[in-house]
Amino acid sequence: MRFDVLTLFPEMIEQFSNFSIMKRANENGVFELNVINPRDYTEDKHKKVDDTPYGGGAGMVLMAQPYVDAYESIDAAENTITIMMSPQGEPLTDKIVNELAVFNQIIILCGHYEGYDERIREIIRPREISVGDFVLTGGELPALCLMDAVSRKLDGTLGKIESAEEDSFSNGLLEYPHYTKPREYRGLKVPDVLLNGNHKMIDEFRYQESLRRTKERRPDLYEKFIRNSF
Ligand code: 21W
Repeated sequence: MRFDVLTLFPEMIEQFSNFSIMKRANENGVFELNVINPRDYTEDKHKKVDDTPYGGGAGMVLMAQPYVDAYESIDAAENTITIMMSPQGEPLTDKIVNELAVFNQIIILCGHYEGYDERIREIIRPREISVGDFVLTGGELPALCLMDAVSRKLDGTLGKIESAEEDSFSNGLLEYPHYTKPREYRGLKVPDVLLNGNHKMIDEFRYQESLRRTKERRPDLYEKFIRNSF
């Protein structure tokens, strides 16, 4: 997998991908990261990447030319998808992450503070993805969320223990409660069933707790799970 990220803040992407799972995946050669700054593709001497909106109004708009030229400078692999991080996109889900994990190359466009000139969309025709209904200052954190989530699905990123299939959202339910030593802390005891060594009972307990938690906290996921089980 190769990620090509277009951003006016390349350090944000480079810094984060040096940590945690992303660092491990990067070192294991699971993915390659290439960061491109549209500012390097500007044609005026002030390296201008944005301008005021036609028709007036507040804010600035990202100019088409630096983004499109930066995009066209990327050498395209065999099996590529282009994503635009945008508050107007479809909300990112585990299903979308699985769909993205099969590509050889993901090109990601990030904006910052402002809107994209509509012709960027018309020319590049990206799939637009959001990370939820709240306002951020830019697409960099969403791009990192997407790359982190996709990296976890690739072979060689996770160990056996932390298998991606066992994750919450892969089975459609929230996780059951976890406990570790000691058996009692401030008078709070670990449920007996987890100590009796009966793995059938333990699995059943955990499944029931997952259901209970999902029903209480995420009735939307619970309804979907129940519907899919019949
Ligand atoms: C926030 C961009 C608000 C645009 C015209 C001129 C990417 C994001 C973002 C941002 C506006 C995502 C405007 C969840 C997010 C992102 C920055 C509104 C202002 N219009 N997922 N200026 N939330 N956010 N337009 O904010 O780029 S994915």
